[in-house]
Amino acid sequence: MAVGRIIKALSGFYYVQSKEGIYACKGRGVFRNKKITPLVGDFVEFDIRNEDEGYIMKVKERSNELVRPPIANIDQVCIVNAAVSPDFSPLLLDRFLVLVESKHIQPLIFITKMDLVPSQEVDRLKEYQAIYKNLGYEVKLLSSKEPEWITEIMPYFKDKVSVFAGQSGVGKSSLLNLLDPDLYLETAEISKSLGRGKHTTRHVELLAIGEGLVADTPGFSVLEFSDLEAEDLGVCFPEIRTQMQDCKFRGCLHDKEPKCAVKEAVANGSIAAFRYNHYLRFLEEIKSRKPRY
Ligand SMILES: Nc1nc2c(ncn2[C@@H]2O[C@H](COP(=O)(O)OP(=O)(O)OP(=O)(O)O)[C@@H](O)[C@H]2O)c(=O)[nH]1
Ligand SMILES: [Mg+2]
Ligand SMILES: [Zn+2]
Repeated sequence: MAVGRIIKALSGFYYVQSKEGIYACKGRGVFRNKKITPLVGDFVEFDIRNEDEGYIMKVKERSNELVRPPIANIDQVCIVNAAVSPDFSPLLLDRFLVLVESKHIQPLIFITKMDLVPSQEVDRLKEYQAIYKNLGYEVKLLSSKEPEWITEIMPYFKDKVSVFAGQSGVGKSSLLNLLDPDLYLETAEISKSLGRGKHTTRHVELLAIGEGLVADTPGFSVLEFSDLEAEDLGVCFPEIRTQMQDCKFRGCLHDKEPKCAVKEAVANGSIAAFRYNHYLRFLEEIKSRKPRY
């Protein structure tokens, strides 16, 4: 039995990298009955069938996994946002942050296409950068058209498995092409009429970048909190996490409850109102989620 790691999933095949080489593998038949879906990033045991094909026999236990994008055993998620085209959306950024925080994975924030931002709007993005930095997040305002960013962000990938996540068209593949021009990843213009990307990247793939592995992923348009409970939402916001122990009631959801330290912090300006509004919005979404059986 050989061992390796899935580096790509495409058209029903899992591409397993091992010291013997890369093998296109199918999952074992019993996986379907057992509801085991191998993911990119998984460590697996596989049977070599011929010089470049095999069968995955066992998926090893994961340290973590994301559903969107589908990937396992990662160290950090680079949440890629565009400054413009599509316009920067703090709401979408917060959605990604909550999803990543809920899995206890380190997020890193990239805001691309700064070269397209009119000079009078640069300050607005810098304000957001300052707000998120204050929360403890690393935030880079950059451009894939300016190669000097390579030296600035390359060190973040050293010895780590990172994932690029973000809406379609924000520039995930472009940024990876900047980091390694030999990749030639496909990128595409934003459709002008729809203002969104065309989902150019169609599969998840781990690529060797610098001294680490980075996954390019397809963008997507829906992002739901399908396995997050209302009482676990607060800890996904660093500023709520630090205030909530001062709430009067245990299990305070920082919504209608009296003597809530979080609401006091919003009122006195130490928690940004827009972040708290996003919290309330996500809380509502989680509460109104249909039960799943
Ligand atoms: N001016 C400018 N254009 C950029 C930048 N980054 C990406 N683009 C353009 O934005 C478009 C979309 O970029 P992609 O890299 O394909 O976006 P993606 O996030 O990989 O999209 P999906 O694969 O669909 O998820 C392309 O036309 C890129 O040339 C940037 O920093 N500046
Ligand atoms: Mg892409
Ligand atoms: Zn509270």
